[in-house]
Amino acid sequence: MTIELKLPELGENITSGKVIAVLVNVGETIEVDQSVIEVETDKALIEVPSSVEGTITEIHLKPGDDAEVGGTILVIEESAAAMESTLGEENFEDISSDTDDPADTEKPQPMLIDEPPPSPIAKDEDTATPESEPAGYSLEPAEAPPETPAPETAETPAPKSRKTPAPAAPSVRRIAREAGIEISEVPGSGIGGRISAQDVRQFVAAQGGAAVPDAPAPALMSVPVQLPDLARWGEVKREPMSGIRRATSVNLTRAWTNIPHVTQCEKADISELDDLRRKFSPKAEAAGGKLTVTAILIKVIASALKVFPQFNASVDAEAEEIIYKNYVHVGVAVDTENGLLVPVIRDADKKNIIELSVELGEVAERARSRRLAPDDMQGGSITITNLGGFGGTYFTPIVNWPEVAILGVSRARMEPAWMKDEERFVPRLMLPLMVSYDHRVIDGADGVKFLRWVADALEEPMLMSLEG
Ligand code: CAO
Repeated sequence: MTIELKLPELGENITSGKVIAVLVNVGETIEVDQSVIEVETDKALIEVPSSVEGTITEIHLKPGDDAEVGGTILVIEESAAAMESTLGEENFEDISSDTDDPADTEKPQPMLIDEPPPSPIAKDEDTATPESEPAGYSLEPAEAPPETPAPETAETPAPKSRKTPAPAAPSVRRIAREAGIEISEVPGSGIGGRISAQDVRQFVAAQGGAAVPDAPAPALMSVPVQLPDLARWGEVKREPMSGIRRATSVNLTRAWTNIPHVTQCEKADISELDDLRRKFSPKAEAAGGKLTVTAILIKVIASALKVFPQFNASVDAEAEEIIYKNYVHVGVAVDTENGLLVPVIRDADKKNIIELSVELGEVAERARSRRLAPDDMQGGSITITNLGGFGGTYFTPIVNWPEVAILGVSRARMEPAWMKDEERFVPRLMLPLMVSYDHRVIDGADGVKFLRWVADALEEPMLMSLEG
């Protein structure tokens, strides 16, 4: 028999969903409860399972389509074996007569991948009427060609009158099979009586059976990234990613997906430091450098790493170890025409600020003229990214893996600061600082202490000599 599989209701007031993936192909033989498409609504990503077994002859949807509730997903030629086995149910007669009331017809429900939608599908079976019954799965025979007489099955409520199988995913059926129990005996606690692995475990335990081992933790579901056709909304231009853009993309994706980030913010009063910077600028210039906020920060951060060694570390997740580094190499993010590069200044703790200002100018120039070797950009302890030259107030930098922390800097601005002793506001030059860190190895309290230490060192440069 030819059967149209239709999109069931997806939630309250939801009339359609976006098809994210089609999980089956024409010609494929599918079984009951096998997922056929993934549909995304505003609220959830939903896997829609088949309610019949058979061979797919047509698929009416493709990724990116808007699927209407009640619309045809695909057409299935139900297998003879499936029909036989369904018709051969020993309680077929009973079930058939029970289902004269359509409200009693069990219908498989869509499986939720992420978040449960508000569930109109869960209905009150006692009060449901054919009119109020949600569309759910409809197993309507496909329309017969006009020249042929209407097929018998179209006139009979055959598909509806059959006993539908217990609603459970194939993995849950397998758990039940392995535990030696009949899945249809297990009461389902899910929407529409859907049976979960937990239901099977509880049922087995209640029967005094051996404990069913837990399934391995499910892999995190990643939503397929499928670009819509952007040209539908206007002219577009495609160009290949440069090597730097690609490397940046890989590195940032790795860091963002592997490191549990926290970002904390602070402000440092650098009014006095700025006076000193201006005063000593000629000395740096004489040496061939430029005494900038970044050059000073490299020194401050190098000192801070001695006080807070957990910020000069890497995580070996596989070995479950933290690696502490006895060297202090500071990476500095440099904005170049070709993209972001992060050269590393070695042994920053052993160099004075003028030496650091000279070296910063050199590495920045080499980055901009593309003369950095790969090794010049590896082996850092921590990274500084100063966007203050361009403006901005705050931002949340991404840790430069395999490091565990990055210091972000925004534009210093004159702000009114409350002077407690004088009981008045006075203009001060305030520098916004942010530190993002790997929360696996750095606790929030350490993050605050670290950033406050950096701010104090900028406000009281003597601190570096005393503690750093
Ligand atoms: N607040 C206020 N002014 C700042 C500042 C800050 N935080 N940082 C820099 N400035 C000023 C400098 O004093 C300088 O002013 P003058 O020209 O009047 O002297 C001007 O901005 C330019 O500074 P600079 O870039 O020459 O010097 P630097 O040593 O501070 O910075 C470098 C060097 C390489 C860090 C910087 O040029 C750069 O590329 N920054 C961008 C980093 C970046 O893109 N990060 C993003 C990574 S995440 O996408």
